Order: sequence, then C-alpha cells, then structure tokens
Amino acid sequence: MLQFDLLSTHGPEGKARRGRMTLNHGVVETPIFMPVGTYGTVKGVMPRSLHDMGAQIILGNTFHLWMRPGLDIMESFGGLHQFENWHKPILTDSGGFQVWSLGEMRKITEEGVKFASPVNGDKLFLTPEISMQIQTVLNSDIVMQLDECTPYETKGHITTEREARASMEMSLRWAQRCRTEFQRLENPNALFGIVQGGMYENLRQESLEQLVEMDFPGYAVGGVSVGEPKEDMLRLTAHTPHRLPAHKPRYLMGVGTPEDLVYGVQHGVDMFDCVMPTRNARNSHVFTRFGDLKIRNARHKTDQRPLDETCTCYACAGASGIPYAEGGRDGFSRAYLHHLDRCGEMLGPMLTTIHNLHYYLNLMQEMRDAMDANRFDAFVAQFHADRARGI
Ligand code: PRF
Ligand code: ZN
Repeated sequence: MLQFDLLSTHGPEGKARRGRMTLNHGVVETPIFMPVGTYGTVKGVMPRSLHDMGAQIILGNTFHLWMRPGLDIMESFGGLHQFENWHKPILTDSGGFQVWSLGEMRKITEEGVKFASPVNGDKLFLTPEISMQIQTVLNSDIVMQLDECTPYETKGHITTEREARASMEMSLRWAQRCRTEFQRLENPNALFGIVQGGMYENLRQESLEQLVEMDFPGYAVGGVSVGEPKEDMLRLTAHTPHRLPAHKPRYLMGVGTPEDLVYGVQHGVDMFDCVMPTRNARNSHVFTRFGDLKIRNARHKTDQRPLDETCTCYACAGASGIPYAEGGRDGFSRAYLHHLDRCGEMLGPMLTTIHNLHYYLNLMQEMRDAMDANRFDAFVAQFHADRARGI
C-alpha cells in the first residue's frame, strides 16, 4: 500500500513539490532524505538517535541481507523491521546496483545475475523473481525492481547508445517480471520501477514511458551519479523527474551532496538516499550550513566551538538541543572531535555521523518548511549564500 498526496508545488516552473506519502509503517513527509542502513543498521547510529534527528524512513539492502544473516533468520523475525528494531518505514534496494558494484565478479544475462558470494564464494543467482521473494520476506514498505544500472564507462570505454539501449530494455523486461512476481506473492507493500538509459535522454524518455504504462505506485531515477562528469549528472537529474506522473513519488537513487539535493528538489525529486553523510562522517568529513570541514585538520585542535554554531544536533547542541549561537554550551567542541579522531575513538565517527545525518535531514525539513510558508525560492538563495560563506 502507498498513498501519495501532492500538497503544493513551488519554484519558477512549479517543479518542486511538497508531498505526503502514507506507507504500511507510517507517514513520510516529502521531500525526504533516507539514511542508508545497508546491513540492517545505519552505521554507528542507534534507532533512538535516528528518531531524535527526525528520520522518517531508512534504507536496507536486499543483496547484503540475503548474504548475511540470510533469509531464514529474516523470516523467523517476520521481517527486517523486527530484526533491526526500527518500526517506521523501510525501503529496500533490489540488489541490482550492489551486484553491479561487484565488477568482474559477476555475469549478467537476460535471466538474471550470476555471481560468487563475497562472503563464502558460493555460486549465487539473483533474478527479478528472487529479488521480489527476498524483499517480500524483508517486508520493506517500498520494494525496488531489479534493474541493471548502466555504467558510465567500463575499463575506459564509455557506454555507447546501443549498449545503453540494450541494458535499458532488459531493465524494462525485468520491471515487468518484478511486477508479475510481486503480485503473485501478494506483497502488501509498494513496488517502484527504475528509469535507466545511461547518459541518453531519448532512452530515458522511452524507459519512463514504458514504466508509466506498467503503472507502478512510484518511480525511481537510476543510473545517475555512476562516475559521469558533473554536468551530465545535473542534466540527467533535470531531465526525468518532472516527466513522471505528478501524483506519484519520485526517487533519485544514490544522490548526493547538499547542493545536489536542493537541485533535485528544484527539479521535482521527492526522495533521496546517499551514503555520503554517513560514509564521509567516518572519514572526518563534516557538512555544515556554512560549508564543509575536515575535523582531522590541525586547525581544529584548540577550537572550542561546535561543528556548526546553529545546529541543534546532539553533537553540536548536546542534550539541551540549544545551539551554541543561542547560548547552549553542552555540545561537543571541534577540539574534542579532533582529539577523538586522532585517537581513533569510536565516539568520534558516532558524533560526526549524528551531525551529518541531522544536517541532511534538517536541510530537507527546511525545504519542506519553506514550501509550506511559500518562500522556497528565497530559501534556495539563502542556502547557496550560507554554503558559500565558509566555516
Ligand atoms: N539502481 C539501483 N540502485 C541504485 C542505483 C541504480 O541505478 C544507483 C545509481 N546512482 C544507486 N543505487 N537499483
Ligand atoms: Zn550538529
């Protein structure tokens, strides 16, 4: 089940949208960012903290959870929600992108993907049908079709239009097989189709038209942010979302920086996921309203200010939630976070992860608030001015 209410539209061409999505495990206000929880955990963050920072829906990965702990355990728990103790909505990716990331280790045919298990070397076969069967056991609120994420280049060879077409057409056939199997399984959740087509807008147009004909409850834009130049990434992001049905949610997969999220929303995207806030946090890279910083850098060694003086996250504002700029003094200093990083202490990445996720979730909340107050364009201008200011 999925209900999507389009609440209002914004921006010069009316492409930006404020919406509300009702799923089996709860309501999601859009536009939204979804933290990535590949192995049934958003790395280093307790579900309680995810609640506190306002996470409404998180991701899981079919491929990884199939490898470990495996379907028997998932089945015995009645699904991923109970297993990972997260009771709000979950979206699971189909495994297509993750198998694709294995590179040399796999062989893709019309029937599905053959590969050796990265865990124990077992020969495995992932088909559209098996992906649906696994995601049905996981009981994720949003199920993704198995697709082939067309690469930008392979060993220096840039994917041609002919190759991209063959790949896109196979993803369409897989979309149909997923749909048939999803219905046969009587899965009560929502299945999304994924637009592919490489760097070619005509192929993306064909892909989206065919998927719309199959009538999915929501649509994703895949194959973006796969190593292409930034201008191609922006061109593709702008191409597809507004061409999809207005009354269904649109999800841009695996994107991106804070600027990319704002750009995506301006072009009609409702949902995003990306490892950037969590992965970068573990590598001392911090996002803030006033630009990014590297906490490992020696310049932070004696700095008593928090990461972001306006931030209300637990890392910056402590338990009181009062930002430093408003007199709050129970947050963690840059000097302390720098120290934790230098010592390799676990608390370091835990705090930077909380901050980065809070920053991403709050950015989406600010966009929703700006839309509700009819000042989205002014918000975008202020966002860019603040980010350019530097920290
Ligand atoms: N397909 C799937 N998952 C994805 C992608 C895709 O194309 C991307 C591309 N950025 C990220 N995650 N199934
Ligand atoms: Zn913070």
